Amino acid sequence: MSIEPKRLVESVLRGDRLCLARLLTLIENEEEEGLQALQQLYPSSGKAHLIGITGAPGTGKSTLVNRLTEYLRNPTERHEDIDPAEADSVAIVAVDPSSPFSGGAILGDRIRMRDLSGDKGVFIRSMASRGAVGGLARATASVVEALDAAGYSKILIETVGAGQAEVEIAKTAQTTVVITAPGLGDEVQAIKAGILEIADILVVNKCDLPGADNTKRVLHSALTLGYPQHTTKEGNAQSVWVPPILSTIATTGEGIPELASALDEHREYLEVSNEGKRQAREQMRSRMDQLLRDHLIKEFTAQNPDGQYEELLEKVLARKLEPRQAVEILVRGNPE
Ligand SMILES: Nc1nc2c(ncn2[C@@H]2O[C@H](COP(=O)(O)OP(=O)(O)OP(=O)(O)O)[C@@H](O)[C@H]2O)c(=O)[nH]1
Ligand SMILES: [Mg+2]
Repeated sequence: MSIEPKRLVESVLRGDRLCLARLLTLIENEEEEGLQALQQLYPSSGKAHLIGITGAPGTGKSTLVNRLTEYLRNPTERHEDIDPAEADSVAIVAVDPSSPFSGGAILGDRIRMRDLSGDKGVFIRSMASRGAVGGLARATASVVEALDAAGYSKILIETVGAGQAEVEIAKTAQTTVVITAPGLGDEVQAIKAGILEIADILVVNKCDLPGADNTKRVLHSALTLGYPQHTTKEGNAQSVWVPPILSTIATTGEGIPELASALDEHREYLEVSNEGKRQAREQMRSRMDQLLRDHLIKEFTAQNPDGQYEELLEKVLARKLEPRQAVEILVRGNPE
């Protein structure tokens, strides 16, 4: 049954979770009603702290997200003087770029996250890949926008893996946490995939297992290589954020308060240093560029004669045309 975007927006802003879930599905499917509702919600977004949690499979991301959420939701444990009504509300977006269906891993996450599901201040959403990585990254950005507008103050975006998809999705986050664990060779993988470059906070989870110190050492040397100016010029420390390396045991909750503090510190840094503004501008520019490209290609394809593109592609493959020439012909038509 379809619902008018205006009513959907009102319900979402009133805190109706069922309507929010429905809206997110409409947005994911790029339904017109969903996109209209998103337009109306957009002015209400921009308040949440968007936190990306990424790392190789099995490093403990979901366990950590679970623990962190419990901690954020339980302010008496955090600071004695916070009124529970003022606790952060948390939305969790679990993205699995490798899974075309809502399959095993995500179902597992759901089951583990069930302890949180009675809490009205927590909203959990799973998203699975439906093809192109770029499409998933864009859908994630829109879903996060809607959750932000709906009033969740912390949005945790969990992505599996250590590849290009994570890097794309991380572009949505303001603070990116990269998780590694000992014994998986992840420290090497993290460095290889260039995922270290996107880290604002590094977490070595499973510190109860042997090898944790070694993992920390490897990360530390990689970090020192990446931030040489910091190690030589002390006076500069304030203007450069050097990712801290934190230790956690997600299964017991050890190190979670320190992670929560580091998240707050990074957000503070973004605000004070002006880096937040620069990051927001850059992320939005990249998103608009991508939307523009999508739009132009879609429009172009619609009015282009059937089969011309494929025909030109064949000619390029047969070395009869150079790719740039082919595009020229597509755009301007054949000069002859
Ligand atoms: N020993 C130990 N085990 C942990 C710790 N954190 C998580 N685990 C276990 O590691 C396994 C994987 O944890 P998940 O939280 O599912 O890891 P994940 O990174 O979300 O996994 P994917 O979503 O499949 O990539 C589970 O069996 C957890 O119980 C930890 O600190 N110490
Ligand atoms: Mg997980």
